[in-house]
Amino acid sequence: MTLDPGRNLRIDAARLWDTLMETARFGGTPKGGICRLAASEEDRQVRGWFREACGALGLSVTVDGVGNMFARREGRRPGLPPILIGSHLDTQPTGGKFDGVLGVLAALEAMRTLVAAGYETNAPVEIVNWTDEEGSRFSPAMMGSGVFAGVFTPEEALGTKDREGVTLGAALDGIGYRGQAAVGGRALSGYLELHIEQGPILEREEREIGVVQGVQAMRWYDARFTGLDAHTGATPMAGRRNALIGAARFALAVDAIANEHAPDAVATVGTLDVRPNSRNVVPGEALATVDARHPDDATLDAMEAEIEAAARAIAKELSLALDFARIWLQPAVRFDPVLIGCVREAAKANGFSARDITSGAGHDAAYVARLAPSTMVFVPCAGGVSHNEAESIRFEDAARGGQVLLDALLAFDAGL
Ligand code: HGY
Ligand code: MN
Ligand code: MN
Repeated sequence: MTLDPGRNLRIDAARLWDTLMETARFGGTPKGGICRLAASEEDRQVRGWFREACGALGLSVTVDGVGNMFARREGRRPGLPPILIGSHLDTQPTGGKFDGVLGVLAALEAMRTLVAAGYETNAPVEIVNWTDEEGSRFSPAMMGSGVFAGVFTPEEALGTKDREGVTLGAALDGIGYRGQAAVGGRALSGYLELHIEQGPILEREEREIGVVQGVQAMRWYDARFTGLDAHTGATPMAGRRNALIGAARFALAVDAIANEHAPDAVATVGTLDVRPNSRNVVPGEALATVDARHPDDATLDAMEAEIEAAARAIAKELSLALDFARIWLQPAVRFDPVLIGCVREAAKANGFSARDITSGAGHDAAYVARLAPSTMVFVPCAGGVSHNEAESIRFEDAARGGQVLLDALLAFDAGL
């Protein structure tokens, strides 16, 4: 073991695992997953648990104007900007126990280890819980870190609405987490985020740690097809203006475009809102949402043009009106070489097998990387399955990921 900054401090892996299982009850589902949408009652519960756990450690907890939570421990050089470690506690509607949660709770475990050892870092260290990383209830994704990084204004974020028309601002007020602290606008020394891979590569190659190089480019679109509500019994097939047929053909076209840009492109129509959504009414309106991603921005430009052209051609052929809009664009991100080196060294010093990897999933680190040196640590998840109640990792995965997070943090801090 060559690593030394923290005198080879070891996390308490059992304690980390217990926190993962304990917090899974907030929004726990019968199938063993978690439904904990941003700024929901379940989110309030887990935030309360997190605030209490940090308070018990003597950390000072602040909440900013879009609900991001920061739990701070001072370092020996207070003039240094803090190093942030963390992720998100919100989940998809049928989310798992580990997406985001592992990153926040491993950061808590690292902090517990530092406090127990009385180890003083150079820089202050803050655990962060980002608001609305998933973008499921309030779009787009990574909202809290996006405001922190200056990509969205607080007003834009707080004004976004869920399907019931509730704004993020009202929802945060409702759970008591619309804080007073300014959002962002402060220097950071660095950012480290532990996360499950959410894909199959590490497991397939039997690698224990992913040394994350960056995050691929991603874009979201809304395609609203408008035809004419009509009686399903009395309206002949010829001349119908069925918006759902338009959206359905569009979903197939998006799938075909991604396959034409294989193997690195992915594109998905993940939601279809049909109105009036009545069995005996020809649907006059259908909103299809698109998530398209690729490691290369230029290829995503080409895919965007093809996706929009497909929507327009389908609408024309079916005499439908079309509103097509890109609602989110996140360029490809490269992480910081020094921090990547700290992760690589930490994996090596612990004897964990590792490989470089680029993230297919979006993460808050992609936004924080605009402000400060940032990187991520990946651990495998079973079958690469995530955004699914069956999402699972082994005790050892959490243990290894948590240890690498701590060791990389201390190696980076030692170099400040
Ligand atoms: O969409 C994503 O990639 C992230 O899981 N929110
Ligand atoms: Mn996540
Ligand atoms: Mn996710």
